[in-house]
Amino acid sequence: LRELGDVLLLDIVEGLPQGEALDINHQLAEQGIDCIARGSNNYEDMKGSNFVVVVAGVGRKPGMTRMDLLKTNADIVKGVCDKIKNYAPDSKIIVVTNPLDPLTYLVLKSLGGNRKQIIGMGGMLDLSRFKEHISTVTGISRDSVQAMVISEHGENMLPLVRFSSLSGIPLTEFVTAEQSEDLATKTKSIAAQVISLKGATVYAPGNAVSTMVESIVKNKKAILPVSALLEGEYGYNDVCIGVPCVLGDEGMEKIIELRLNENEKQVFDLGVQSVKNAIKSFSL
Ligand code: LAC
Repeated sequence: LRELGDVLLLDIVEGLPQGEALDINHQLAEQGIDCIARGSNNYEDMKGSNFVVVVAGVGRKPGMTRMDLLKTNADIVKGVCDKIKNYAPDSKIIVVTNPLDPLTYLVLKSLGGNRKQIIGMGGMLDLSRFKEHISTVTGISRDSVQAMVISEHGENMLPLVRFSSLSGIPLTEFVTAEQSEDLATKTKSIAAQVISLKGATVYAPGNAVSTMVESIVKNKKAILPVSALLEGEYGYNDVCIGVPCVLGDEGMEKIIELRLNENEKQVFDLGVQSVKNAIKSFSL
């Protein structure tokens, strides 16, 4: 829809990606968009891809946390890494499979790639939800909302009211402390509600990935929340976690370090510990 390029849908279920591709092409044809969608069950077809978006894995069921998927999805994603190594080793990779931050780390280490090339999509999705709540609570257009969500895409997510604004005017001038708490709580819990209502989240994650790809393809250098490998930033090393990053044609070009206050730092530290515990379980 954003005319960023052709798309290949790969799935192990025979017929499903081919059917999705047909449906998508029908929509694009009517809109006069010349990007082509193809479906395949053959990984070899990914040869020559500029981007690989890793969504393979099982989704969480109502009542599960993202971290509950660790073992099952780590095994699936390791298999996908072997295919990427064979067919698209120079592509830029966006990991979407949960638990997002540990699996971004797994892909980075399995492929031996660099942190500019391999990133995870979690914060962008949390940000979409945070923006929606901010607009609802304040009654101000979604278009005027600027916001940021960092830390783990999971139990220690950190929506940052202090770094959010309505057209540059600090959000704190529009909401009470109690409303701020409520905004953060809702942002953290709303995915579970979508899952219990319709089984999976679909449109917002797809849009979030596109926004990341667009910033790279067009070399926009947008600052977006991305799961990236820390190398000293925020006082940590060797862990992937959501932080604001500049995305341009090199991929993840720079991590922006925010001056967090004590409360914010506490949640961020818990997020890092949670991801570090998870990645200990990988045999890399
Ligand atoms: C979500 C799941 C996919 O937040 O992590 O929608």
